[in-house]
Amino acid sequence: MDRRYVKIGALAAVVILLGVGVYLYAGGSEAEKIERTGIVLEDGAKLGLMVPQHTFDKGITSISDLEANAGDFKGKIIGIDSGAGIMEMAENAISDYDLSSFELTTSSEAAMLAALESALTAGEDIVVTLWDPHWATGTYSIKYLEDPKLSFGEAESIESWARPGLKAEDAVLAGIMERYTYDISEFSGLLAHIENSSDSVAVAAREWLDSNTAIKDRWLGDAEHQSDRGEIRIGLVSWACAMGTSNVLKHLLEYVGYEVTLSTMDAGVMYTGLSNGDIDLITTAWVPLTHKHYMNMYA
Ligand code: PBE
Repeated sequence: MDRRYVKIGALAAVVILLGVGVYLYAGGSEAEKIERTGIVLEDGAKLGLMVPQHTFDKGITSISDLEANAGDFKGKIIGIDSGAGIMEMAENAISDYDLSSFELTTSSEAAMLAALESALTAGEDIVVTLWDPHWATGTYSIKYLEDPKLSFGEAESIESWARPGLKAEDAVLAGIMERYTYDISEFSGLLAHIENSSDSVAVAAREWLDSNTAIKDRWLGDAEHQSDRGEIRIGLVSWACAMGTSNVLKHLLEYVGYEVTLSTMDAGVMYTGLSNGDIDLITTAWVPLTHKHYMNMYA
């Protein structure tokens, strides 16, 4: 082959490789980031390990008291779904407090609450992963164990997040999401209303929204009904708090003309789906610590 063509070919290859290098360096290969749309609850959330009042009263008041009394708990900390951030925190607590006689069981929020309720009824000891806001902490006679090593962090906030690009595409939606904030009594009131209702979560959430017109108006702001605003897919995990805020948001968005679907999934699937655009919105991002792992991956 003519040496001239070899040289031109080599030069072209170098130019292409440089171009690809610059593109990658500039972040072109990275997936786009998910975006925060609002603060659903500022600072009002917390997490920890909880025990019955009768367990607390016999002197087990701190996570550091667990190891010496492991037998009372059959060596088990009752957890929830494996994707929940609180599970990672509980594993950290096991190592932070040297709870080598304990294992963390994986189940679901519903199964954890059922185990808690039967231990309370039977007067037995149990230690569960639990958090606030949750209707259970106000209903059952239970206490948080002290957490001097802060394995469960300090005050958390709950945020809403959107798939990459959604905020820029839809200013009306971005405005509603920015206004979609609760104070702690509104949030707790919603969860209590849903728990005490004999209707489905969807129906109870709609009732709550329709009977709190001042809150509804605050969230709607200047957004008016317009038909055909498009479809919004909200992803959630079957945690009481996420079900409450997702169902209320569904009704709120339908009110101004969106078509809204709710999809319940595992926490990991929810964040992956948000980052690749399979879902549009979530209302259950717990920060700074609980969902740090997911935020580090996608935000
Ligand atoms: N929770 C409820 C979730 C966030 C909302 C505390 C169980 C979690 O641990 O990821």
